[in-house]
Amino acid sequence: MKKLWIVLSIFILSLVLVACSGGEYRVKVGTFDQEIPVDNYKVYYEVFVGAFSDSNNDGIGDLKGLINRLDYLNDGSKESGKSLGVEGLWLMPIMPANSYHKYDVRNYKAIDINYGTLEDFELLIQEADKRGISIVIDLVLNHTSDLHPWFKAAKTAIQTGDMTNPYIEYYSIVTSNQRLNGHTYYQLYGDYYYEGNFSSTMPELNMDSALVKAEIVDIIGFWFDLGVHGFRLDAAKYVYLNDTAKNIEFWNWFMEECYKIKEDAYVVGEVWSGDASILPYYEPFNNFDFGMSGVSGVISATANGQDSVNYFTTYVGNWRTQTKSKNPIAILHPFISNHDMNRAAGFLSIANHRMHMAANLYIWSSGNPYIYYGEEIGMKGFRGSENTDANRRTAMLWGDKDTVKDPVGTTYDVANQTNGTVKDQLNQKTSLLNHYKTLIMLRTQNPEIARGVYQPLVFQGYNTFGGFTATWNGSTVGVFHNTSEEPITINLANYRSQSFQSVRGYAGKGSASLSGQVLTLDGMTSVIVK
Ligand SMILES: [Ca+2]
Ligand SMILES: [Ca+2]
Repeated sequence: MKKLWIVLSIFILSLVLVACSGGEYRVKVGTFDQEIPVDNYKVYYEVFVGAFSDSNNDGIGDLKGLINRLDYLNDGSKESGKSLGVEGLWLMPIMPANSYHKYDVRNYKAIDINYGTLEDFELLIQEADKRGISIVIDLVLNHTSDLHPWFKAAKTAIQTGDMTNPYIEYYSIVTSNQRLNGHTYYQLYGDYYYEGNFSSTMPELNMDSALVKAEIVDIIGFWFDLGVHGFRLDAAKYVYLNDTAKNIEFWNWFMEECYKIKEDAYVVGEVWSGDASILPYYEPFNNFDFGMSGVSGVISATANGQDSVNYFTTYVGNWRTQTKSKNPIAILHPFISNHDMNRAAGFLSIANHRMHMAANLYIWSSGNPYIYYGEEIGMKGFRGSENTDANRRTAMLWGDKDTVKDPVGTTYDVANQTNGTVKDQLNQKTSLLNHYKTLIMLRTQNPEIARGVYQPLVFQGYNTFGGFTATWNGSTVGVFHNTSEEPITINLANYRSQSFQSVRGYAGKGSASLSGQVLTLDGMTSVIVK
């Protein structure tokens, strides 16, 4: 009887929540069939810990350095206007590894010695929590380092003929005639080969193994216990190379295991492909929207005037609808660059406000925008013909006494960094950094933008003007962009039957005003109206 009452109470509570919040719900698998309210909408900031801030003068960024910089990212006071205002951090891999980038994990339940200790990580979680910042960590499950004890045990077992050793099944180890076409293998010993699609030093785990799955459950429990909000999944499409159906099945299993531990677990996957290949992965989790990113993505193309604003808003609206059809709690993840791409300030001009406009387009858009560290100050860096990925991951330009240095392998000349440091830009009212602060503050003040039902408004005949409405919790805002150099005056009543009442804020080169339904919007400027 008591149990029935609990079920009924939860049911009634759910109805109240549905009626009041206008939010999103995930149907829980497990004891009760109630729906779990989730609100995982945030502005995120991607941090390469090793290049961010150094606390102990060894030149390598570390967790204590990151803690020292939290007030820069979010000081916990929305009104102070002093901090960037991001609400979540994605930490690139922090686990023990051999490479400087640490995508070759040697131990899934520890912190790399260069970055600090688990105690430092616990302090980071506490300090981030005080400021309303969630922490998401990179989880690299497709492969381990070849120096991981599991792989060393498997290799020894093969070499000594200990064929019943459990670690052999941890990896995709096959005999020469079992090798699959299109997959890359390396010789382990004799006739035995291991799969390594990225590198010989990154042997791929065997996700068919119950032992490996048990390890994964153990690993995610370990990090959830420490207080992470969720994970960024590296190389999500490589688990079963070229087999989307098996990948989706695996990741659905993974998400159920996450939800068993943390009901509102937040996970975002890296599926670096065209939209049609990304879409199936929205069933298990959120994904980075690679179609919007990079030099040829729709954000840059729109900011640079190659795509019309109408094209951009229609693209976002269609993509959002498609992803929601895969999963009702799907959240879009727009971004303009990450650690595997050339930095955006190299292909978007700051002087011509194209960089600012790109930021307007994706920060004031549906879902969770991801800012790559240093993007907010226009740091530059690109890879040459040789393998110089580190050029995209150079030391954060604080402009103060921080001792953080560029990672090994960097060939990018710091003299190219002409857009100024954090210190420089904090003091310039019109700096890119202060522009990002304005954008994030206004986005936070208008929760409809991230969460709302997205409705593109098509302005026939206009290429450099456009916008959309977002409706959430019974409230609608409109967001409009002008990607030309010239101001525009347009009567919104000709394009939408309901009226807007006021300007909520604007960001860009100029200003905006609303007289009746007539909007005046300066060049290279965006506005939020309500
Ligand atoms: Ca250090
Ligand atoms: Ca794999």
